[in-house]
Amino acid sequence: MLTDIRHRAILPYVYGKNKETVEIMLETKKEFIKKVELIYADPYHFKEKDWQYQLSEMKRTGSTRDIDYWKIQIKPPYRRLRYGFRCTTAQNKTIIVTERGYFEEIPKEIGNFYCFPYLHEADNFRAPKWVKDTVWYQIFPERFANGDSSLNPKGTLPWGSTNPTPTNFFGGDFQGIIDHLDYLVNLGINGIYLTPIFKAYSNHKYDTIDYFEIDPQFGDKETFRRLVKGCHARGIKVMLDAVFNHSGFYFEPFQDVLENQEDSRYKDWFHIWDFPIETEPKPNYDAFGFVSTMPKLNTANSEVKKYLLDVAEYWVKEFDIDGWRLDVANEIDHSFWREFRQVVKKVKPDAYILGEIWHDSLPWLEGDQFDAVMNYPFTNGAIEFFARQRMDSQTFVDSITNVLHMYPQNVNEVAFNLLDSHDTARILTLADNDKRRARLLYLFQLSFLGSPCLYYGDEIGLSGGEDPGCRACMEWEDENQDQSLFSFVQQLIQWRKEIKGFGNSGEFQFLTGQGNVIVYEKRTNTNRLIFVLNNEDKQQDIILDELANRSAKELFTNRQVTFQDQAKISVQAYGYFCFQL
Ligand code: ARE
Repeated sequence: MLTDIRHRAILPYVYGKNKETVEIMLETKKEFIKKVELIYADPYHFKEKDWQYQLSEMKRTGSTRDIDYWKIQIKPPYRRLRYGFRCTTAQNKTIIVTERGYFEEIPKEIGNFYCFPYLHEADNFRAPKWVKDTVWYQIFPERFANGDSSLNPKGTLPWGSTNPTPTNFFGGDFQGIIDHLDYLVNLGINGIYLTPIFKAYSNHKYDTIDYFEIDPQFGDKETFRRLVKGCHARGIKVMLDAVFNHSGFYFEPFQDVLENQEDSRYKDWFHIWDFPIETEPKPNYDAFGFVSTMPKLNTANSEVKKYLLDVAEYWVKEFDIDGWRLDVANEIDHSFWREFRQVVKKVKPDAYILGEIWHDSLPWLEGDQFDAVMNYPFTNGAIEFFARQRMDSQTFVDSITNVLHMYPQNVNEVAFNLLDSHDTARILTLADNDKRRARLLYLFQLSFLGSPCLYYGDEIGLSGGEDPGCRACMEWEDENQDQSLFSFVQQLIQWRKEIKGFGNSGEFQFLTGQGNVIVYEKRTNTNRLIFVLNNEDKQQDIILDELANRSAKELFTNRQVTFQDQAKISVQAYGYFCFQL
């Protein structure tokens, strides 16, 4: 029984959704429970000795092979709450679920019940609202466009002349990005995420030399200021990459330690195990992975903390950037991130703080650290199902349903939903260069909740394997760009902005998937969209009860369709429909 019904009065099972609403979730073993009612009232609401609780039915918001998820939102008048659950089993047995165990009848003693003591807005998870309406575009600055060849580093190769390697350069720079801002506007982009731009040794710049200087190959601070202003003038937000887990080898404090060893005033800026310091064959100090040229910073050291928090503040205050993407965020202490949030939000309360974490990130998403994480659990499900065809539809439904229930709804609304990045192979390559599957990926991503991110060049059909293969030069020759794919993505982004419920609004719910045809709906109080995606390389026929005797507009064909009592739909190989009811 203990594992058949799961709840604790902690995230993500209970939390303040806003200043007046509490959201509560219960997990039950699949099909064990057929109805759940919340038992709740103010903890001080008694009549003589009797606690004046009331009951409200909870909604089943998702189901996997193993779990049924139930949710309810309530507005406690005095923002205080004690609660429990009355569960009705499939065999019509009643189970009263409380913090102190199970009962057949609702117990008298209020101490049995879960407690949400007081709803403080200050405790609530609050992310910047603008993120909900943002479609991001990730740019690897060295490979987007070479706008000023006078800045080319030594040995720069002609644009796109050969495959990317971990060490070659093609001269991408800020002017190149500025020259193509209207391309981004035309696509429908309103946020860009730049991988590191500060002075560093490599072509990826994750080995910082100076956190207060722009890398000279990209331009200078004035050019960067022009870039930010050019973005803001077009309604595009700008997010930078903060590499605080480690510095680069040529970071002056690390160079000082190499030179002065134990006598260096910076020796406690790093995690050095013993002296003399060794870099080969393996470093005798903490690093990113075992990369000796990326010594891990001691973020618990007050001088390091001050230095990095000054960096965080400087680029927001002096250049008005809108967000920070936090590199290797999970390997830096939580206390540093709490201070980081305070510093950044003080300068810009609606700045977006995005952690790079590839696994369950709830400990960073309680409202005191990050606004969101790069939602790689979402990425994994989408890629394994649509691109690699290595996941069956039930497992896919389970993975996305679990993703939606592992975090509070507030977090899902601003999750950074990416399909690929500079750290992964590109979606087209993962989809065996089948653009039909790439379209299914884009349709799912751009009709899902959260804040989607496109990786530069995917929209025009760039391919590329694992790092460094995924970092090829952007293709700017029209004849080498897949205009049809571009238009498809552009259309989805436009619908995301114009059609209520298509994008980051409305409730998401999987409907009966049949075979490898995924059916899901997005529902708002005024609009209902049903999506049908065939993930097989053959035509499939399905019956959609939700469309029986209904008329709907199919968005992609722009046709009004009327269904009889049997809404039979034929979906071509890797085909898709969106029905607006
Ligand atoms: C270089 C080579 C790589 C080689 C690597 C081995 O290019 O081919 O595999 O060295 O050391 C940056 C550069 C990389 C460079 C790396 C090291 O961009 O090109 O790789 O530095 O010099 C984990 C971390 C995650 C990290 C990835 C790469 O959790 O934080 O590994 N991502 C960030 C950035 C990277 C950056 C760094 C960190 C270092 O986004 O671009 O690399 O600053 C699973 C695990 C993840 C793991 C992921 C990828 O899913 O769950 O934890 O991410 O695989 O490996």
